[in-house]
Amino acid sequence: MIQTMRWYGPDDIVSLTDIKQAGCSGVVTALHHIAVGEIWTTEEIQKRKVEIEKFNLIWSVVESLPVHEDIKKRAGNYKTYIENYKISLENLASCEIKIITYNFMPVLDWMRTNLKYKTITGALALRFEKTAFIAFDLFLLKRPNAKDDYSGEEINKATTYFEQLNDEARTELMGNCLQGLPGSKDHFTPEQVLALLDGFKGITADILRENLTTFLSEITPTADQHEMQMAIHPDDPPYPILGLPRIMSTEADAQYILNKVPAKSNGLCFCSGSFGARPDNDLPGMLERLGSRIYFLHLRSTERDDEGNFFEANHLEGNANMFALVKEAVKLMQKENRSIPMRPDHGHQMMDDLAKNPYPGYSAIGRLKGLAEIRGLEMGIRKSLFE
Ligand code: DNO
Repeated sequence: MIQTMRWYGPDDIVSLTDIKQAGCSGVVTALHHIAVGEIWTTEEIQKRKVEIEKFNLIWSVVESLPVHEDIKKRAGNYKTYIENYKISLENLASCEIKIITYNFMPVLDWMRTNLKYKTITGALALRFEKTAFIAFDLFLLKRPNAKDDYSGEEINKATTYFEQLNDEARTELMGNCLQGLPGSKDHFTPEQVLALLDGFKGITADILRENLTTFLSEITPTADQHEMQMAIHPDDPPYPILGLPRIMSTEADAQYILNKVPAKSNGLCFCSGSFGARPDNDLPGMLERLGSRIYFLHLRSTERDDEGNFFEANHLEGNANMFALVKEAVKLMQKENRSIPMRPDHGHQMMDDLAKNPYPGYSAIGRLKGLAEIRGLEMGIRKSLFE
């Protein structure tokens, strides 16, 4: 696997030197300062590329070239935004950057209720707690008709939970759930989210799927022409939230879109953490069956409980069988004679990083630990299989 880490750009407290020292050869980044939907010019791309190459690193993957909400809704200026997207792809290709991650989650990206969940070692992890999320939806966001989405028992639990939170804890829950988009330190306001949610009224999962198909049918000829690989990121968490449809949560979802748009450039970012939050996703089997269309790997493990809560475990622990996953990845790469970029997805905030304020999930030491563990695992598997 090509070892990479995500870098949020010049404002990231984790530096390119840190990433190099962690053992990476590649960097995963994006031009977060460019507004969603605007064109990434060759000049801006090149500037970032040169900055990365100064550290003897390669810009391996774009994460993300974000998709404008109008495209997801197939409304407003969606045609212009699709044209802009194609131009950005061409510009990236002209700079030899050819693996592009994106997602098709309406309104929000990933969602957690706790960004500082204390694990047994004292290291902090990201956590999703269902009752806390329902309390946020009902009592903080105050989404109209939200209660129709939950059972009486769930509502009672969330009410009791919310009543025992003091003001500080309520503010924290609100802040956690309203994290802005990755790479941004600006939070959403409840009013903004409610307005955005309103824009998706009437958009069912089937319509969203059609809109994704339209988007991919439009952009894959450009991507194919430049031998690029588009890697859609799964939903996180992998089920509908806030009344929004989700269409990239299961193996069937992935198969559907790969079959529907068979272009070679239409592929997946296989995120074991996102898919793994559902017990019915057979991760190693998915990696094996979706294999040839997997263009990027996010390796991480979640630990679930029976109530639908999960937290991000150490990379080799939790519910994902990391050994089986890395073994499948090694077999796939051997079979297809290619090396897939991989990043240790997220990591615990631990040791010296506890005193710092990193992007949630992206502190240095926890990711370094995850990367080191996965690298060792890969080497062991490779040697035992092929030497
Ligand atoms: C979370 C990330 C996601 C991912 C986007 C891709 O840490 O894996 O935010 O970057 O969904 O578009």
